[in-house]
Amino acid sequence: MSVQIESQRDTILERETSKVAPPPMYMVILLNDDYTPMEFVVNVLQRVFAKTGDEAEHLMLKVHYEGSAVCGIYTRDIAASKVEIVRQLALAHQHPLQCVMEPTPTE
Ligand code: TYC
Repeated sequence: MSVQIESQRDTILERETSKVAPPPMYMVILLNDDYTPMEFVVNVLQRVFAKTGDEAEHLMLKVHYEGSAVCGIYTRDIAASKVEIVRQLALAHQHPLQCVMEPTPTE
C-alpha cells in the first residue's frame, strides 16, 4: 500500500513495497518405464517442454538411467496442463509413459 506524506503544499508518494507472495511452483517429472520408445519421449520433451533436440535426448537418457527427471518447473495450472498433455499423448499412442507434478520444496 502506498503512503502519502503531506508536507505543506507538497505531496510525496512513497515507493510501494510489494506484499504479493510469489506463486507456489511445481516440478513436472517424467518417469521411466520399459516400453515407451526413446524417440517418443524425446519428441514429447521437445513439443511439450520446449527442449532442443540435444536437451531432450540428454533428459530422456537421464530418465532412462536414473528412473525420473524434472522436465520443468511451472505454476500449478501450467504444470497440470503439461502433465495432462503428456498423459493424452501417451494414451493416444498406447505408451505407458507416466508424468507427475510435485510441489517444489520451500526453504
Ligand atoms: N526406458 C525406455 C526404453 O528403454 C525409454 C524411456 C525413457 C521411457 C524415458 C520413459 O520417461 C521415459 N525404451
